[in-house]
Amino acid sequence: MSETAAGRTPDQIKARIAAELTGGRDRTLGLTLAALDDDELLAQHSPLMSPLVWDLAHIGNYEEQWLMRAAAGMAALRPEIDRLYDAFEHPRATRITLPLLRPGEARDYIADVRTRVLDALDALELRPDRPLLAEGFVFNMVIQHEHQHDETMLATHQLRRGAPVLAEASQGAPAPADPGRPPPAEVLVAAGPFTMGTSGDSWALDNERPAHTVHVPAFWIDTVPVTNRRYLEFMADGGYERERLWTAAGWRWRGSSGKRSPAFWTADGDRWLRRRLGRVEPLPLDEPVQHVCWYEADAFARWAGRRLPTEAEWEKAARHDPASGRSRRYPWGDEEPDAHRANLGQRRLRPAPAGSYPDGASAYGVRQLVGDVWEWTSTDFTGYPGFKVFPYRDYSEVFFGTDYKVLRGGSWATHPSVARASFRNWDYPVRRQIFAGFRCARDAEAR
Ligand code: AVJ
Ligand code: FE
Repeated sequence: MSETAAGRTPDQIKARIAAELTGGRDRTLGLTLAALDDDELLAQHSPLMSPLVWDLAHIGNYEEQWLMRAAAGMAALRPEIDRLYDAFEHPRATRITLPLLRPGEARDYIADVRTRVLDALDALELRPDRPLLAEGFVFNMVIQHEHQHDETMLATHQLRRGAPVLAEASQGAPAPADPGRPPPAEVLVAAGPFTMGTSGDSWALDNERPAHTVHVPAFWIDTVPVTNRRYLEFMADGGYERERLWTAAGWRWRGSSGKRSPAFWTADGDRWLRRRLGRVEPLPLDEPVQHVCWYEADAFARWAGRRLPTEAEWEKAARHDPASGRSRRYPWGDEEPDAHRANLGQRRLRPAPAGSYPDGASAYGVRQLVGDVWEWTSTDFTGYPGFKVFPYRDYSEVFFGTDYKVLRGGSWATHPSVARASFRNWDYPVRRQIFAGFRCARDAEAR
């Protein structure tokens, strides 16, 4: 996941691609065939989500279309199922009614595709004059696609009722906060330009491109995400009852949904429990709040006398290095994530306490920007100046507009290959099943 393939031989790039494809597939199988029986794979666990067996075959069909057909120029293997697995053809809630491949058929199909892809990769020339192939772009896109569906499938696991099936990872405790030197609650990011987005990263998707200069007025931003403890204060202070804390749309959502706490919480006398992947446990007060929608995050921020950061503010706090004037790939620099820097990749099945990962802090001293919880920003999902569709409209462009809010930074469930600080996620402001929380910001200059 280095920024460019500069200095790597074609064989090294191909070995890297093959290893990443295999790692993604191990993860996919661990969330599907290795975890659940056929009935559970075929079941609709929530109207918000596909049956897991749909994600499974969709992952393989996407790989067939982009790696077998487009990249390698091979004949279609199962063209008749393209429509079944086209996300725009059938909304998630209706996929259960389709003649989907059975779990065993889906397993064989995705394995067939994979065998052909790995064979083709061997012989393929990653020609720099073919944009799909240059530096392995389309392979990187497909690797990230599988990992993104794995995170979606984790959200399905979270919604599913029943005994836990995913083993707690045992990669040890998170890198602890340095209790002797707690970070200040917020830091000032001085006014000035920075480079947003990227033009040269072969992992970057079209919506992250191109690199462009943005002038950001001075602002303050929290060094850690908002915790469950703070969110409980908002609730106890009548946060859900005070209309003036909410946008009009947020207040309508509050009324029609009836929600008065984050998803998966239940009150137990005077304490709170949360359900996490089938386990019910006391709410951990020091963890970042998770499973709140944009409207809740926005109302909390107003209650706290603050606001959500804009997307540009978030990215500047994460990537800009005031010493060099450069934007880095990750908050801590350009080195790939490791267990000391960020809680990523489903190593732990939960966020780490706020203030963890001092080694992962950005140049400004902001922690946990990458990993733990996706962070809602105040910004609608749109194309950057100079945006060009690549390689297809339905990846990003059809979602541009005012319907979706941008989320940044990845969660504990996000794979490192999808966690560079230029990565943009988006969802409807009502969504709560994703692993999303937020941090607050405020203006530094009187207006
Ligand atoms: C970027 C997470 C919003 O899940 O809809 C999966 C990723 N695109 N298949 C989504 C994606 C095509 C996308 N998100
Ligand atoms: Fe997809």
